[in-house]
Amino acid sequence: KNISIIGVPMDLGQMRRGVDMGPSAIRYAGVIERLEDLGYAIKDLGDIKIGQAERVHKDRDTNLRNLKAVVEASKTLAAKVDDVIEGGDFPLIFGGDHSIAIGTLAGVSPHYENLGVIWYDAHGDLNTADTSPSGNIHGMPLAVSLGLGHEDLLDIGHDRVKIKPENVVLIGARSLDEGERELIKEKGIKVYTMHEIDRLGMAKVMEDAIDYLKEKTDGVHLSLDLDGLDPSDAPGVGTPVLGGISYRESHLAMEMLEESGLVTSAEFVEVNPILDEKNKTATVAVALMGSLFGEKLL
Ligand code: DIR
Ligand code: MN
Ligand code: MN
Ligand code: MN
Repeated sequence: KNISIIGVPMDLGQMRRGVDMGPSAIRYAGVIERLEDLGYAIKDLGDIKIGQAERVHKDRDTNLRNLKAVVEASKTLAAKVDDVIEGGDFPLIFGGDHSIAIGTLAGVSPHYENLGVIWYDAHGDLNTADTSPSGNIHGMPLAVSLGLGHEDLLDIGHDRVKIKPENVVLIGARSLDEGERELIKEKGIKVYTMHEIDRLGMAKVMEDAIDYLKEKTDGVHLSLDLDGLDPSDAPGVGTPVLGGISYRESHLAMEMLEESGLVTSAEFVEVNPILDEKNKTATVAVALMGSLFGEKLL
């Protein structure tokens, strides 16, 4: 079994510099050795080149920051991910901010009839330029992948619509903007907020999520934003939100996904070593990848 790693040092989808060093931080935390020890052959394809930030930081007409550079990087990433899957490898992508999921999903989705997505995140990432309070594209990738957003963001990869709303599961949500809440209701998107995780426990949440996706999908992409975890466990993120998923709950989630055999591609995003404490967040990301790829104590 082969895994191909792609680093995406993207920091233009949000306002805090440093998340472009995420891929380095994750590699430094020992991801390659960790996965090799599990018996995988790892190909590190290196990092994608990212363009320059725009001098006008927020386009007054579009409410989208750095649109051009994000679109360009997304197209490059989509093509790389497409190649990896065509070559039979498992694509594992390191961010960078969450705007990179636009490119990842554009590359993954043509390979499946019914791609499922697990969005592990404190946020919904379901804004469009019209609903976004920030203009930050990292708050929009899930909406874009559903076919909602600026033309240039939809016009990446083969199809404008990458995933169906009924194939999406959000886990860990605790900060949703008004427009995101409306979209969730309108599209009937499955969401396990922190309330459900507290109330049902992570085991039950994952059991339900896996059952839900198993029936209708022929592949599942895991998009894991480290801010889905509690800031005490993952402090190195640009938009921390209190009351998140614990380290242990996250391991359980990864272990259950591994047992399910459902996940066919994955990305770990928003690791910002400048905001971190001794690379703790990248280290957590690598530990979670260990569980996702089958690490067992006994
Ligand atoms: C906020 C933050 N909802 C926005 N989003 C984040 O800017 O649209 N997503 N941080 O992970
Ligand atoms: Mn192709
Ligand atoms: Mn996110
Ligand atoms: Mn987030």
